Amino acid sequence: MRILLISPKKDFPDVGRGWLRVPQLILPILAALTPSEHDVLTIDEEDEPVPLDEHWDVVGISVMTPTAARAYELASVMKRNGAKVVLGGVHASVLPHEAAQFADAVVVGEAEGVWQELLDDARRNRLKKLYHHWQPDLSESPLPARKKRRSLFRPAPYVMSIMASRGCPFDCEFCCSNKIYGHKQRHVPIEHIVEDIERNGAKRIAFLDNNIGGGRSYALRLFTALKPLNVSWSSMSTPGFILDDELFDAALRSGLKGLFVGVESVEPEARKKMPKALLPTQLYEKAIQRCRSAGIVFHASLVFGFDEETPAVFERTLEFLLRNSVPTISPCILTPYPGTRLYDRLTREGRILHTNWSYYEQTSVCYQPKNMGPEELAEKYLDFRDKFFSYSSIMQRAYAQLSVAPAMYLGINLAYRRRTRLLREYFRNYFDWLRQQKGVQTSQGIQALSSVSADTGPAPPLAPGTASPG
Ligand code: B12
Ligand code: SF4
Repeated sequence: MRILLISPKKDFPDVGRGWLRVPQLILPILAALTPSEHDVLTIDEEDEPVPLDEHWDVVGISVMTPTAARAYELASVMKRNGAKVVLGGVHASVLPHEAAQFADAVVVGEAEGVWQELLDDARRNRLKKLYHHWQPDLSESPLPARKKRRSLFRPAPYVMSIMASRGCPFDCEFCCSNKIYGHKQRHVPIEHIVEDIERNGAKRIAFLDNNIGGGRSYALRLFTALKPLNVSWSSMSTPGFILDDELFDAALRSGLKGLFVGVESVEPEARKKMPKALLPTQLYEKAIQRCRSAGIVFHASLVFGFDEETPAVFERTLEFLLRNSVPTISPCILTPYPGTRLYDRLTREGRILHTNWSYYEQTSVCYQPKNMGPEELAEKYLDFRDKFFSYSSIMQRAYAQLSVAPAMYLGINLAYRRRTRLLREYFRNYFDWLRQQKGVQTSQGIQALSSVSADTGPAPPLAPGTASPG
């Protein structure tokens, strides 16, 4: 069969383009799981257009909430062209009934353990509507097939993405990761990772793990194995990892260059809701200093709009970031993704403003905040970004970064600065649209904006007999 695997493009202003882009890992994973008798092509729509006019037997599309409208649009076109369409990914997993309206089959959760069976069913014309296999054993997975792209002549991505572990022991209110991967952390065998790096000659790696130091003894073995490969790498982690002498030193020796750390909120009361972020503020400050003296970029992830926050949070956050000369940040607006406890709570409290998923991209205010109006939150957020990414702030923080990665520092700060300008116009259009809805959340109103975005709300329980056994 001819199989096309797609990661749809995003339609909102985003910094993650060009050299800052982290390549999608799902496409090489699915390509590797596809038996060699099939002809497979992967298309990341951020890089190249989807070949809509060719014949495909099976089209697999990975769906995130903010890309759902585009994914459903592509699915409808491909179905009309005669392909069997399979949807998977985070959004399709939490709202399978919505995704099923646009697909021949939906994969809930991870692809390993179901993809081959699904392709076999497609070949025999007996696709089931839903496939699900809970927590597959990662030691049985093949190495990602990274060269199934059409445009091999394009420059290779700046970094190679690898996921060494899946699963998270925590249960933050705004996250649905556990619904996909479960609480138990599972690891890819270290020899597979080494082989993947060597085979592709990768020198810069982005580990996509939630917390690279989550399994301590695994992490120590991984870092030992990375050392002779002479790579530089970045990942997500916690202050606990940075303040663990043995672990952090081993990471440094193995090529660690940057860490994405969930600071989330400077308000300790808000952090109480996030088991991963319960540490006192001083420990975050210690971790930031430790990274700086080791020459590591500390990239802080921040979320604004928690119920415990008032408008004063923006000044306090700015003060915290400047006092600690934090090099780079990802500032987000709290987003009630479907499938999270946050979404369920805000729905119960009548605070979800709409379910036009295209706006669930972590900057638009899609819910009624507790201590601010939605527009006030958006305006204060933009002011905060203007201040943090102003030239004077970039200069003020620059001195502390000289020993870290000056080019990276400047590149990331300028990219966020540029995006902040685009966001002003984007927010204006968003609030115009929101006002047009007159506060009445009808499915007709939402579909008027995005003719392809389904607004079915959370999935009802599965009807008996529709799911394949897990
Ligand atoms: C690393 C990461 C990033 C990185 C790298 C992303 C990349 N390009 O690879 C960065 C920081 C750049 C990033 C950016 C964004 N991210 Co992100 N990211 C993650 C993280 C931590 C891991 C994702 C990942 O790559 N996993 C590895 C792949 C292999 O796993 P997977 O996609 O889940 O795929 C498995 C299954 O879902 C399934 N599957 C997936 N697709 C398909 C398709 C088919 C056909 C089938 C059969 C199966 C299948 O099989 C796979 C393997 O088993 C997750 C959180 C988490 N722990 O999952 C958030 C997460 C996926 N991101 C999220 C979001 C919102 C974003 C952004 C939209 C944020 C923004 N506003 O810019 C962007 C968009 C990214 C993009 N389109 O490229 C959300 C998605 C929420 C949602 N409901 O959609 C998550 C869940 C985090 C959160 N906030 O809760 N992200
Ligand atoms: S620690 Fe990260 S992955 Fe785990 S539940 Fe919290 S936000 Fe999700």
